[in-house]
Amino acid sequence: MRRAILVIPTYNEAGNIERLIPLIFQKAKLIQNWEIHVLVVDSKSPDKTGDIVRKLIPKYPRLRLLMVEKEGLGKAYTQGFLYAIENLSPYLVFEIDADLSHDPKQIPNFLRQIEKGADIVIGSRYIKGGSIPREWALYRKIFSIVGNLVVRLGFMQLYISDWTGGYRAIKTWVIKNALNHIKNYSGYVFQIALLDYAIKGGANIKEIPIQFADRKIGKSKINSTQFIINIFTYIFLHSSFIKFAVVGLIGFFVDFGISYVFIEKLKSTVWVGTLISTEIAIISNFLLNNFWSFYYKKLENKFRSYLPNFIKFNIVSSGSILIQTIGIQLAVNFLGRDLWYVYKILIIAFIIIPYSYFLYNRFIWKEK
Ligand SMILES: Nc1nc2c(ncn2[C@@H]2O[C@H](COP(=O)(O)OP(=O)(O)OP(=O)(O)O)[C@@H](O)[C@H]2O)c(=O)[nH]1
Ligand SMILES: [Mg+2]
Repeated sequence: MRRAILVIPTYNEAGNIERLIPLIFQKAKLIQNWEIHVLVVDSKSPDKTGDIVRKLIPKYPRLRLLMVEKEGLGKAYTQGFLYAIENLSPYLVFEIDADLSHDPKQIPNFLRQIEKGADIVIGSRYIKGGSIPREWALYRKIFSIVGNLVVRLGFMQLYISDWTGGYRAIKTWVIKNALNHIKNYSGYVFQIALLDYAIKGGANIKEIPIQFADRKIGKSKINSTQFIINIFTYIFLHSSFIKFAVVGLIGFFVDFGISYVFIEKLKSTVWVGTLISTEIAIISNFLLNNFWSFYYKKLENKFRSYLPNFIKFNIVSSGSILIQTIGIQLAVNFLGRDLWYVYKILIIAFIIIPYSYFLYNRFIWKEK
């Protein structure tokens, strides 16, 4: 029998938790092959959520309570995971909100995907069959949809639709690997940090649709402004796609600077200066991408791994030059030459960057 622990963080959820726990255990009785436990992680709620849970424990022997400080959702989860791993030897843990937004009836659907081989199952509000509450105010809908889109594009991981949701099943090995990373994120952004780390570690991720219900009792704890700032900071520091674009920009300046020195200062022929500067920029881009943008899948430290990949890198880069040259000439032919620099920027942003990012991921820094 495999053991699954539902970790439920609570802060002032008295009215909700006394409804949710019976619902979970009712459902758990019907689930075969899995032993379902519940660990409530309460941040010393002034409304006595903890006391309510304590009173339920005699009735539900698989229910536990962990009291922690009020240090945010991420900290509560990290402490809950640690406690579960050390004391309850779970095969997997669930994240689930206390406020009845997540329906416990879905638990078997998560487990089914785990049985089929997923390491993480995400309950998604944004795939077919999933939904956000109809009664949400427009600004909240927009915030939720746009927020997830930004994260999706920021990481260029388009296949994951729900980055911020809190209904997930996660195998214990994924949590163990990520603990050192996620302990740095105390707030809601920890959800993104955990998923990002798991993807980089090669976890197999699957989404299932969930209908997210609006909370009926109690108040929301999320601080949206702080959350937005944390999301942007996290993406900027961790997205290999953003790092890759920054490397491209550095490459542009290296190329330009060296051309300038050769052509203007050393009076070399233009084509020689251009050839040398382009190749140096390609080498510096290659190294920066290997050790920074794609550090988690960097090439083996061997000459025979570097040489063929460096040649491929040159081929892809030559492709970029060709696409840019032809693209800009076509644009100028059709639209006139006044705005050539606008066309150049558009071609780089919307064709060259995605094109090379895709090819590098496909042929050089492949998933391990
Ligand atoms: N232990 C603990 N739990 C927290 C903390 N902050 C939030 N939670 C819990 O995390 C879950 C999600 O928080 P919510 O406030 O419901 O966030 P939300 O679902 O984005 O917002 P609503 O849709 O308005 O409910 C709830 O069960 C909260 O009680 C915290 O600092 N400590
Ligand atoms: Mg909620």
